Amino acid sequence: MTTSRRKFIKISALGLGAVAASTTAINMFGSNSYIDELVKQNVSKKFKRTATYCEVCFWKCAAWTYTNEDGEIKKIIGNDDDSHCYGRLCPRGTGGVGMYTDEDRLKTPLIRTTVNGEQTFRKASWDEALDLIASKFKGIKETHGAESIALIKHGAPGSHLEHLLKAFGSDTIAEPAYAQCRGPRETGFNLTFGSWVGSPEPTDIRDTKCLVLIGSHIGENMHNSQVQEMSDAIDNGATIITVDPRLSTAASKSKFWLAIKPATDIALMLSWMNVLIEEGIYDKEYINKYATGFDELKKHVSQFTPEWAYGITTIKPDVIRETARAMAHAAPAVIIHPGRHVVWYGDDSQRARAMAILNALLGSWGRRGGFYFKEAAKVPNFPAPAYPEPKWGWKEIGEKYPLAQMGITNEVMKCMLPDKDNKYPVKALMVAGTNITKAMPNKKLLEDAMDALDFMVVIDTMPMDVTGYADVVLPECTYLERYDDIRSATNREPSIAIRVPAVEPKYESKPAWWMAKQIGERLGLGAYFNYDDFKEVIEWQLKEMGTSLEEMEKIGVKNYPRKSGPMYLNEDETYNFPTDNGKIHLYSQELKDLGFDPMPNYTKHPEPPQGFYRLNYGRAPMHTFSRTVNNPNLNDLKKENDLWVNPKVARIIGLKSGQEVWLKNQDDIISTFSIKVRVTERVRWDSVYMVHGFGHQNKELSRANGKGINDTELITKVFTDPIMGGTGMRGNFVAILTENPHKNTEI
Ligand SMILES: Nc1nc2c(c(=O)[nH]1)N[C@H]1C(S)=C(S)[C@@H](COP(=O)(O)OP(=O)(O)OC[C@H]3O[C@@H](n4cnc5c(=O)[nH]c(N)nc54)[C@H](O)[C@@H]3O)O[C@H]1N2
Ligand SMILES: Nc1nc2c(c(=O)[nH]1)N[C@H]1C(S)=C(S)[C@@H](COP(=O)(O)OP(=O)(O)OC[C@H]3O[C@@H](n4cnc5c(=O)[nH]c(N)nc54)[C@H](O)[C@@H]3O)O[C@H]1N2
Ligand code: SF4
Ligand SMILES: [Mo]
Repeated sequence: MTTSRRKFIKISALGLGAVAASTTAINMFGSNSYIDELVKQNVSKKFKRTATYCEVCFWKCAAWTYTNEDGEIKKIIGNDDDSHCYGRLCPRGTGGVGMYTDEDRLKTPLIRTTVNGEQTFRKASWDEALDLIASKFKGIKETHGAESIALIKHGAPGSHLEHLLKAFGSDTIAEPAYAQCRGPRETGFNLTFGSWVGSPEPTDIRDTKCLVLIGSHIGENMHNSQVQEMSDAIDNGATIITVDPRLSTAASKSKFWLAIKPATDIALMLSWMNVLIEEGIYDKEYINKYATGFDELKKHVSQFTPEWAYGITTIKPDVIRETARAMAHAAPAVIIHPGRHVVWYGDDSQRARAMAILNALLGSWGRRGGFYFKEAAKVPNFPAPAYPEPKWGWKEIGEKYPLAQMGITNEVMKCMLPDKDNKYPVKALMVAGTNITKAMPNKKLLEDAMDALDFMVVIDTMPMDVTGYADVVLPECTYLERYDDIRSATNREPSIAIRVPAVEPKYESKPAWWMAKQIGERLGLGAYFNYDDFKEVIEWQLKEMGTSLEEMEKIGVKNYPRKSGPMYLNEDETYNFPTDNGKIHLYSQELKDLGFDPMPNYTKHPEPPQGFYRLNYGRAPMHTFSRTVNNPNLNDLKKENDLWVNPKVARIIGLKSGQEVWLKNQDDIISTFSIKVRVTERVRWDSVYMVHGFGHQNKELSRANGKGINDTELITKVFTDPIMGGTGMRGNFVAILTENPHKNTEI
């Protein structure tokens, strides 16, 4: 790689024209369609079913892929024995076959080249691409050490590349699912109960009497079994309390919708604690038996009355009292849901602590209808030599954040910037299964960092925006075309699921395990990849686990009996929580010792200046982040995002539904594309809302390119959580532009 600026490549690679093809939408929701019935009852011999688990999001529902005699995938259906999906996939999972059929897929390895002064990609053979990667990695190891090669990953391909990097001597690894997603809640709950929340969340929604959702928009957030259990809970008369500045789908199904002023949730939760304690309706026995720090907490929250919180949150004191009593009434079958994408305002670990403390006061952790004790089956590691010990890695890079439990993506990116004081210089980057330019905020940091790299590889299935920054792009085949790791799920009962290819990989695409092995062998790491086919790895693992590939191909999912003890607390026995003293920490000495507030406090966050609105974002049921926007089946359901605007704001600016607008943020960053307005009472007047994942810039994405706004490009201000390094993203403000700001410029 030369030192010249690495330009973002958004044009088609030379000789790689996109093929236009018609798209057929499959029946997304019909679970009783004719074909479904046929395959379910196995009446037709024509279909072959193959076990898999879904990769359209990270819930990993176990499923069956049905192929016909011509080897065409006809349908993907949930596995009845799977506790992640209870036999039904969400619309995205059903539409997952579009990941396979998408004609815009990456088809061959690509290498960056310059033609007539223009940077572009050229097709390359696998050997050429893999040789190039191996020689670059070797060179970097010689000059800087293997630690200087970083991996940013997400999803199934990640583990194969992680194995490669660790074998080579690098633990410089991070994923956006931590610092851009659930990191703060893991820290907050760990500090309180001594264990992570993890995925799937061990929320006993099925048996709950009261579910409290604080910005957790289940229903738009389509985490399958949670949505199904929530819908059952509603049918069974559970009280749903939703705290959301927007009338989310969940809010519309709730007994109480608390349309909170954004960024004030900690104040609400402190006042809930105040009511529970002042009225003596917390679980006294549970707290006496299992918790420490109650006296400190009682004193701390005595000042945080509902009247105090009203002025901050705009939620009326009687509503605060009524909802607190509703929770206490249902307790311990009550859940203050920990949320998942919780990097909001920078005090997110403390907000998670407030959620954890509320759960403790209600006695819900370890109780039926609250949180169950989860369990997973241990999958043994396939025999391989021990990894070498790197001199530094993600931990050292994140050393400023004492309670980070995983790599912090943004900190890893900072290590790429040229700086003589940088103790941990990162020179090469491998990106696998994550579209970092959409998943990570602070575009300037990202572009400067990628620009400074000596070498960058992207492994993806699609020509997503991130591929435009790579020196080498490797095309992975989709989850329907490959073996992958065994899915071991933490749930009420442990279970495993397998992924078996239903069809051959299309084009020249290959599985990530194969790429890892090929690169590994070129780096002299053959001993770590002691198999010809990944199938052998899972065959060996399944045998160790008392089953076989043959059996698993028939059943897809295997449920094991619990070994760790009962799902809920046994009140007659003493129970030690996995904290230092076996007790729940209402007051955190650990935080205190590190110089942080030992109990959560409300801090005021910046508010939008005149003419600006808070940029709020979330999910749509038929899309997963940016990955599904070009999927022919799912694109059919929603082609672009729209901008939710309160009627009051629409009146002031003079906006109508359907009107095209652009956005400018507080740092004068203007959206690349436009978005259509949707005037609705469902959003507060101080915010606007859009679904994340749209506004793709790569022209190779024939359906997604140029459609809607990419929220991430407007998130230039980041509020870092000082406890664990999460990147709070909800403090960005936008103005609405009605005139095209790009009239005279090419995008
Ligand atoms: N602005 C903003 N940023 C966010 C969020 C937000 O709501 N708003 N959400 C945050 C959250 S909660 C998370 S978890 C992260 C998610 O961040 P990401 O996981 O990066 O999300 P995607 O945008 O779906 O990117 C996934 C990439 O993997 C590719 N891919 C899909 N399947 C495969 C496969 O089988 N193999 C390979 N090699 N590649 C594959 C897709 O084509 C895509 O490029 O984003 C975070 N960032
Ligand atoms: N369909 C679909 N489902 C998904 C995903 C997907 O891409 N598509 N991604 C999955 C992943 S990885 C994650 S992490 C989860 C994320 O899902 P959640 O954890 O449910 O989502 P968040 O993005 O934190 O929350 C979005 C909600 O918070 C509200 N909100 C905004 N500001 C505030 C505030 O200040 N206070 C309160 N109380 N609420 C506020 C928004 O109006 C919105 O309704 O979704 C998962 N499920
Ligand atoms: S929730 Fe939907 S997209 Fe996610 S794994 Fe399950 S079926 Fe797939
Ligand atoms: Mo996430």
